[in-house]
Amino acid sequence: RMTHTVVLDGPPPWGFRLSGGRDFNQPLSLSRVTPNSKASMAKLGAGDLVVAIGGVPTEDMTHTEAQSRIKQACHQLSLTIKQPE
Ligand code: LEU
Repeated sequence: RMTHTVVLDGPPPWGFRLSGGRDFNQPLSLSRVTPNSKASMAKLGAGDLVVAIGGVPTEDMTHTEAQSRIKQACHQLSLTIKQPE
């Protein structure tokens, strides 16, 4: 499947929980999206794979590193997403 990039306008909360990361040997994904949140309005959903954060590939990111990159992006958050099959 193709990837697509969504840009969320801050401030947080964005309205999702992350799971996975290199330290878990799991791809980074959204494990929960809060109804009516910024993430939900942008059509993000549970199970979506997060392939890049701010244009930086998540492939080698630990869970904590990904989380801190998201926390740094307080004005705008760019997520590149691959939706599950
Ligand atoms: N739970 C946070 C939010 O929805 C994201 C987390 C990855 C820091 O803003």
